[in-house]
This record gives sequence, structure tokens and C-alpha cells, in this order.
Amino acid sequence: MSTYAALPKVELHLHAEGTLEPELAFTLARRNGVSLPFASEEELRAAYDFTDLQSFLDLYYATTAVLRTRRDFHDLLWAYLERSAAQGLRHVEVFFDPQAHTSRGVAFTDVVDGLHDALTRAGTELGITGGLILCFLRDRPVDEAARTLEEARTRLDVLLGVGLDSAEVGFPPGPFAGVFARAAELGLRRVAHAGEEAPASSVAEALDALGVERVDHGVRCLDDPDLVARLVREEVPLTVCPLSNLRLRVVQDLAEHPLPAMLAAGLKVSLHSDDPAYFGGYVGDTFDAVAAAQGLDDATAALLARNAVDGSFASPQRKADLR
Ligand code: ES4
Ligand code: ZN
Repeated sequence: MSTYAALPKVELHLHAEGTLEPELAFTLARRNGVSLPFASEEELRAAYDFTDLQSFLDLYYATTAVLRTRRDFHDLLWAYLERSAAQGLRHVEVFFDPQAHTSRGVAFTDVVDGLHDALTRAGTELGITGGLILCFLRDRPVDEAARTLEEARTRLDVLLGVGLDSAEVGFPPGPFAGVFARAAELGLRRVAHAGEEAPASSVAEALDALGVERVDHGVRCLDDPDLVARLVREEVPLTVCPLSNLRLRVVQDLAEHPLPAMLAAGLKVSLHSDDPAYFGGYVGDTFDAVAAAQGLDDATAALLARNAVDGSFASPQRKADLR
């Protein structure tokens, strides 16, 4: 076994809703009397054959219908945490999409409190630290994001930051500048998905218009050498998700994933799982997949793990423990 298996894993790009395995989806559907448009777990899993980001998002939002109560959100994230603890997870900054739930009549506080219950329990029972990052849906109106941020003011103590996700092409970061400025005023950290399917210019726009401290995906930055130079100079962490890129056909083959080029350029890259229930792997599996497809020497594995620690919003004390 390679030594990377023993490295402490820090997950910075993980959507809570993307950890919903078919088994739990059907359990929650039965518990809540919600029907899923699939006859069985096998049929649902067979639908995990995506052609692009949108084809995935359609299924991802459809299955969230089973999540209704504070307990559901706890059970969802707890299942992820228990499973990932076995793969060496030590710290996780969890994205969640409140608008995907409040738009269905679920209370914002039930979403946040349920997820927070699971993280609190993980601290005591698993020694895993972490926090919650509220993501705005970029394909929904800006004023809806602004209202969501106002709702979040009742839970600022349990929120680490804000992010931006969902359909990227046609939904640039710029219009969310005001919402992100307000989030910064409230003391929240800022990240955004950029350069996943949309071009490199969307990465620069996220940095300039939103003031993000970390970029999620960012793989398309390689198309623009000036942008790469800036990301290196400013040491902007990029949370790269190879299995996601493969399953959403951003790359055709893991062997061709630009991770080595990103590392060679000196970018602050780390490895993450994005939506592990849908993309075929949790954080440890992601390291395994990269190792199998591209090789992963000990120094590179250690650098990837170290970049995740450095790029996290953990306290200086916790970062020292994780290194
Ligand atoms: C997502 Cl892979 C990805 N990209 C953008 N938004 C998302 N939400 C959940 N997974
Ligand atoms: Zn993502």
C-alpha cells in the first residue's frame, strides 16, 4: 500500500446533497412518504450516466426531494462522515444548497441545524473537524440569493462561508458581487465554482467580482497563461475533483486529467470528491483513482494533502495538527 493512504484527508469540495447514496434516498423516501421517479435503488444508480453538468444537476435536484426534516439532513451528512472517517477524513468544509430545499417548503433552519448536528457529532465521535459553506445557486435570481443570505444571519455562528454553484455556462459570477460583498461584511469566507465548464475568464471574474479566497474546480485556468501566473503568484487554492470531471465529461479519461500540468505550473491544487455518491468515489477513492490512472508518487501525494490543509479555513492550531 502506498503511503498516501495514511495521509490525513481534508475535504474542501464536497456537496452535502451529493453524498446521498441510492440506499439512503429510498430509505428517506419511504420515511417521508415521498415518491422517487425510479422503481428501485438499482434503477436510480443506473441513471448515473451523465453527459455534462446539467444532466447531473437534473438528477441531483430531483433526488433532494426526499430530504425534508432536520433529522434527514443529519442522517445524510452523518452517513458521509462515518464512511469517510474510514478513508482517513480529518477535516471537511461542507457545501450545501439551501435554495434547493427552501424552494420546496423546507425550513432553512432545519437544513442548517441538521447538517450542523452531524458535524458536531463528528467532532466528538470521529475527531473530524469542519464547517458549513452555504452555496448560492447561480442559475437562480440574485435577489433569491440575497434573501437566502439574510435568512443565514440567524445561523452565522455555524456558517464558515458562502460559495456559488450549479449550472455554470450562461451564469457568470459578476451579478453576485453585491451578495458576496454583504457576506464578507457578515464575516463569512468566500469561495466559488469557476472554470469547471465555463472558460478561464470565469475564474478571473470570480476573483475580481466576488473576492473569493479559493476556487472550486478551476481546471480551465490552464487555457490562460496570464491567469495561471496570477493564481500561482496569489497562491489561490484550487479544489480539483478528477472523478467529477470524468463523470461530467470535462475530461474523457482520467489519464488525460490536467492535474499533472496544474502541479507543474505551481498551482495550489488539492484533491476532492465533489458529489461522491454520484461520481463513484469518496476522498480516499479519489486518491486511488488518480494513482491508478496517472501514478502518484509519495512527494506529490504529500503535496496534494498539504495543499488541502493550507487551503482550508481551519484554525492555525488545527492546521498544524493536520500537517
Ligand atoms: C456541482 Cl459538480 C458541480 N458543479 C456545480 N454545481 C454543483 N452542485 C453540486 N455539484
Ligand atoms: Zn462542486
